[in-house]
Amino acid sequence: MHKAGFVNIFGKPNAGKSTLLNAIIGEKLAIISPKVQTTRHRITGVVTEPGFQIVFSDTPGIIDPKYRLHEKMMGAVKSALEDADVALLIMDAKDDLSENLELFDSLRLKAPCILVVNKTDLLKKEELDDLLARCNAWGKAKMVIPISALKQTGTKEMISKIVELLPEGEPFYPEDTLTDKSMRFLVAEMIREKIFQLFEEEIPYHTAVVVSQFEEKATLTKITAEIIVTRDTQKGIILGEKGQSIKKLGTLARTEIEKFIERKVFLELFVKVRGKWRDSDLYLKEYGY
Ligand code: GDP
Ligand code: K
Ligand code: MG
Repeated sequence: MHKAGFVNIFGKPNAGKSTLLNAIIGEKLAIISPKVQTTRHRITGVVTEPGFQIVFSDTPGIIDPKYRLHEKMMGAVKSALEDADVALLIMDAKDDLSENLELFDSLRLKAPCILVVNKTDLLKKEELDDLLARCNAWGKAKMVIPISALKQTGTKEMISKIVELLPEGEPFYPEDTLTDKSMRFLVAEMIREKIFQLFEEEIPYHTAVVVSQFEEKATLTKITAEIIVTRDTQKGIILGEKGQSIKKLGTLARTEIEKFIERKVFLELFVKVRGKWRDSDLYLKEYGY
């Protein structure tokens, strides 16, 4: 009997959803940062083993929308709620339990769910035992599983529990599939991650990245990307004095992309100002949201 299904990861910003997806897939598909609202799309990662295939989806953290961009982000959460065969409800073990349970209740899930308590590496044993007891008392999850996505503990057990809950079915993707996202998308995300790393305050939240050229040459891959911001001052900050900042960004991003595609990369970055891209359906579409 073969099992296959969609397992979607839900939780508050910074619970560790993207870290968990990457830990499961063993590749860096989803960008990670300590800042909220880093993930803007639904990103899938496919695990194929003898007997089962699981299509995981990372989703943006659940927030109240303030921009059209946020509405699109919550649209990604909504579609993930609807097609889940199993829902992984993930929380930060250090975070307030009742607040998380209230959020999970509000999702009105139809699919069976697993409550995943992440970041257990940050808790003492007694603290964890107490927390798990309170999690089990919630009563709405098929099971409660402690993990550390960062240290990669508990994830194997989690997978075997998921398989128990999966429906019977044939695989959805060929067995060597890792993700449904294109290389262009993943590269744009890697550049965005470095922007989250290098620039403070509002800059990452006002930025989109679009890969306009991705060409495999004989000895290297040539990539051109546009960094879209909302103001001239932001463009100035990203460029930096004498272009120092964008140079640093380019080097960091290129190193990361080279690791991922295992080829030499020539990366060219341009910065464009598009005043209200986060509220423009036209631009949101053009930038992949
Ligand atoms: P997301 O917003 O839910 O996708 O969360 P991320 O995966 O981006 O992670 C948010 C922050 O939590 C990052 O700084 C991660 O390194 C950190 N983090 C994720 N999982 C763990 C964990 O198991 N233990 C610890 N200590 N930190 C974690
Ligand atoms: K984050
Ligand atoms: Mg994320």
